[in-house]
Amino acid sequence: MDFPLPLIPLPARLDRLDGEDFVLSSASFVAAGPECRTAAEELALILRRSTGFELPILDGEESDGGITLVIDPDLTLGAGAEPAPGPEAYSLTVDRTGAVITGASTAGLFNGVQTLRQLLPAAVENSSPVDAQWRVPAVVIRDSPRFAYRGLMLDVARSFLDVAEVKRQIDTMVQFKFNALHLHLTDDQAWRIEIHNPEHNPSGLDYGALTTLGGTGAVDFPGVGLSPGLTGFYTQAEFTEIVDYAARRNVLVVPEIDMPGHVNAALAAVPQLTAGGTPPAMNTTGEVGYSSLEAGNPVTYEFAREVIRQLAALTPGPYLHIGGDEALVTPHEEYLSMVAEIASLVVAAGKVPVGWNEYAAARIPHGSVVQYWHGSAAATLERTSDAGASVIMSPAERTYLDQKYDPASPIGLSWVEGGPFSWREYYDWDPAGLGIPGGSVLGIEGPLWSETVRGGRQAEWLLYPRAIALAEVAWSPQEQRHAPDLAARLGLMGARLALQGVAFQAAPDIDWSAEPASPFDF
Ligand code: TNX
Repeated sequence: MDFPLPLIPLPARLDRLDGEDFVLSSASFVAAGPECRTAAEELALILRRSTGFELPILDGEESDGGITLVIDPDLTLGAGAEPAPGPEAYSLTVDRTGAVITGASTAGLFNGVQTLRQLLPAAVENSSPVDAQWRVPAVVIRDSPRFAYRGLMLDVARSFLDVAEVKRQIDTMVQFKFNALHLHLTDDQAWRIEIHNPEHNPSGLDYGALTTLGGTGAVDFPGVGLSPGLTGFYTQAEFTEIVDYAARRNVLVVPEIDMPGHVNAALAAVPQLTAGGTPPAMNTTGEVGYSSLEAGNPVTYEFAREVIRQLAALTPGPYLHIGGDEALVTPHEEYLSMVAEIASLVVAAGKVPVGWNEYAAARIPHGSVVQYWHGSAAATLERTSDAGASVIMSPAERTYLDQKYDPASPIGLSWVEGGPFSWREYYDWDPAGLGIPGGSVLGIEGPLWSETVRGGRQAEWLLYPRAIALAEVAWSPQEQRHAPDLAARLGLMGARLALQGVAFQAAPDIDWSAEPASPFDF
């Protein structure tokens, strides 16, 4: 292939054409049928901003001189013997007369739009009109993802990100074709999602206190030079706003209520969860593994059922994450029975349970999803094949975005062995090569824990460029991925990120086309 074109992730198949390039002009338009309307609007929004062109959206197919969007559920990507490419596949053809994006579904179309965006000059990322030659190289791209699930996780529990900040993270991630945003909504320090007091409330629990009290917490490490975490919570309407914003951009929100450990804020807010004694006070230390729900207390299940019911109703996507990690003070038998029960409540609410890999030790429902983050992959594999489960790969030393890039970094953690980690370590691995066979791997996810992260700018600085490397791991064929090649494309990507106002971290081996951010600036 004739790289570097600034494409990340690398498409499965790209051919440069000999003919002339397409040049977008003030006479250009976007042609799209009614089901392509959302993708057309997203594309036009980006292009109008920087080109200043009117770019009307016309109904139907009219490819000469413009960009045509089409959906074809029977889209095939080449040789007839290949497996069906799935709903996220697309093809993109550019020649002198225009560009045609064909998506296997609206998701595929959205992916194709992101590719076209990257084929345009970097100036396309300007937020106001600039003079440029809007040349798109003549190519044929046939593309579909290696893995169906390509996610990032934001820990909004330790330190909060408001709705606008979360939307901004969505805007940034989608250009790299991420399609899942896992929100870690609850932890020891805080509870971030509003739960209404239900009509049927046998034990008279005050769910409102989860956020009126639980929302006031955030992590705090006095004396270490970090400001306290940010507080707040999402009302149900705000959460829905995030879910809708994400859905429009092909991103599935996966909400997590971490149980039966990581629950101190819930215990503090709902005293009946502590049957035998006094509820704890809120605790904002960074400590983990000290709190637990009680297996023998019926309120545990009444509470879990109601929270899961309301969250499931707010979540159009298939997944509901129930945590299950680091329940260090929960007796093992109690852990197993609580996790099995809570997972079955998720199924009863019509969702697929997801849990950190510890939870695979329990009798989890058939078809559950296990998020592998540490420990024995062989044990996880054994348990998941028993349960017909699939696996999201988040091995800490390959995906944890909260870890430092550099020992001198003022933010970030460094507990994961082998760190600090550059983009290269998060790139040079095979999600199907760590003991879980490829057929069981649903995808990969990069978690950003927020013990040291205060606000969206700092989050970005830890996320980028490593999240971009993960996006390519999740999307592109393993045999086509080579770190030096990605390094060149990352360098080019710098200019785009800078124009978008995205903070990204320097890396000694990347020749950035724009200045990286300094963590001391924010
Ligand atoms: C472990 S990874 C945790 C989190 C911490 C993180 C810090 C996992 C499932 N649990 O509670 O925030 O380490 O890196």
